[in-house]
Amino acid sequence: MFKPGSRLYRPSLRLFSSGLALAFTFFLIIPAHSTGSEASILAFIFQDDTFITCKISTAVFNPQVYAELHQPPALPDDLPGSWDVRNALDADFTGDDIAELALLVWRPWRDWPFMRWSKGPSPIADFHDEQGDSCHIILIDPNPGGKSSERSLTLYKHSYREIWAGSALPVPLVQIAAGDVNGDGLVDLVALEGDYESGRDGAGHCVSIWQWNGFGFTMEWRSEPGCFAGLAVQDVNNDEIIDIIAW
Ligand SMILES: [Ca+2]
Ligand SMILES: [Ca+2]
Repeated sequence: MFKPGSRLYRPSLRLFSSGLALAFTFFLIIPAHSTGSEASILAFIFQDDTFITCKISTAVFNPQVYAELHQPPALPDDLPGSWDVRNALDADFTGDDIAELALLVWRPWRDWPFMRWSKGPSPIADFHDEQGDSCHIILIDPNPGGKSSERSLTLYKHSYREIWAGSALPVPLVQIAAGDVNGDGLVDLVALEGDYESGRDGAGHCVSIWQWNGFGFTMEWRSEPGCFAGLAVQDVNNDEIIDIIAW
């Protein structure tokens, strides 16, 4: 454990990467604002009702090892061909104790259907990249005929059921992750926000946290601006609250 505003260098025995290997590491956590240098891996740790930002070493979190241990879930093979699924997460965002599949999708921009009766410009007209694709979060039930639904699979056109699909995002996302990062018992959607000019392969500019509200997602927190290529969730300080890591 460590206190905000303090530097702590201490050797510790810790379970490395989901308990698969026991490694003797130096547990190095330094508040990012006090380093005076550009941090390469940052952890956003929930403490005292807010998130503190720390620089961590690759001994505490190794992006390559994390990627090897966390393979994405399988996708239905009949998703629309126009969808570019950048990330898929298997998690219960809606709190009904049934995991859904959250997809980070870039797909051809479409206006809101009711805008055909509007004479004004569309509020979402600019929410697309130069290819004309907009960014969306879409929740699907990958097993609509299974125990997550009492309805027959034959009622569905596809092997999945769309639970919720968000509008074109004003600020597109380049990566998403899932975890209860504020310890309230509800799974949060953690996102790396980019921009439409840089597109889906561009850098992330900040980390944001979103909570399901019954109708969609509400933003709960956004980090200071930075430049990030990757995003993960893992408890790096062993306080049993999942932390956000960005690098
Ligand atoms: Ca939560
Ligand atoms: Ca933690």
